[in-house]
Amino acid sequence: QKTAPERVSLIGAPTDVGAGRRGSSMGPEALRVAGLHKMLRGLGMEVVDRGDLIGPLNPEEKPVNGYRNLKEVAAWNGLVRDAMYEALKDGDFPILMGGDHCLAVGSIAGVAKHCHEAGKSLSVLWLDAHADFNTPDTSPSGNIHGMPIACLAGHGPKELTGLGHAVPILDPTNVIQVGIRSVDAAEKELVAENGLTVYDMRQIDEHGMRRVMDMALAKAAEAGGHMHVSFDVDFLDPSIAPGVPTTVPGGPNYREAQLCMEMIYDSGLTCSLDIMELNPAFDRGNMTAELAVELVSSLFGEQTLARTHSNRKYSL
Ligand code: HAR
Ligand code: MN
Ligand code: MN
Ligand code: MN
Repeated sequence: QKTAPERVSLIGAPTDVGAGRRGSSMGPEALRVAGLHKMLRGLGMEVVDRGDLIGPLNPEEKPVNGYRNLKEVAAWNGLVRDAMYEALKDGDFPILMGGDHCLAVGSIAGVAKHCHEAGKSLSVLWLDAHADFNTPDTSPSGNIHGMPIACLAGHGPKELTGLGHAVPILDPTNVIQVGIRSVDAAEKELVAENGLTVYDMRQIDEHGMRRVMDMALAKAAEAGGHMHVSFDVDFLDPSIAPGVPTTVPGGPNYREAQLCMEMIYDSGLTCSLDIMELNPAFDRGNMTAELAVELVSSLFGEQTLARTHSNRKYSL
């Protein structure tokens, strides 16, 4: 029975250069204060906190040619890519503590480089309220945290699309999104054209989280190899997770989110994780970071009772 990884590396990326509202730069420290490392140690893993990356400050510019703070976003993503790649090379399970979600470009570029060299295929499970598939032509804001999947798929500025081992960095048909409920009008066409697998809130309403995750994980298992989970905390319903800059009502509730994470653990597929968009400036106390830690504990195998059906095979 496959269990949690032996060693986890925490990588802090304290920046909000990809967002329109400031504060996700405080995310990594909020996760530490909420006890992320202690929780992981409690589950029996060795934990190495590699500290925070140091990148440019947020210049708080207006968008230029459709992108806000592009130079700084590219610099941070290069740092994140190298840190994720190094941790994987050391045999660790890396957790990126964001930081806004623009950093998924660098995170997944680092993971993709590792997979490319190891001859492993890569799938990405994207837990988010947003599809994050905007380009400058479709973005209503110029905020690059609304664009990472598009950049990974090769649509975006060369400063970001060129960060990986190849262009595109990631085949968008290997992206599986869950929890989606806010997609901009023109962004919808791109999502459809690029062949992402999207389980939006309507599908969770109709089939339940159980069936949706069965399908999502079966798709990831089909790809085989390495599954990267990119957890945008705004995936969660704002009533339980107010500490994000772009809340969207109607997200998964506490129980649905727990089941989602528990099923991810059971799949045994996850090899790297992002925890993104946590913004203490919008939080009540540190409740959203504390909830994120609790949910991530389920992703790493914390459960109420010892189970016999862990690592079940998901099938369609
Ligand atoms: N779709 C909107 C935009 O592109 C809002 C994007 C917000 N993105 C995140 N990450 N918070 O998912 O501006
Ligand atoms: Mn996102
Ligand atoms: Mn989001
Ligand atoms: Mn739990």
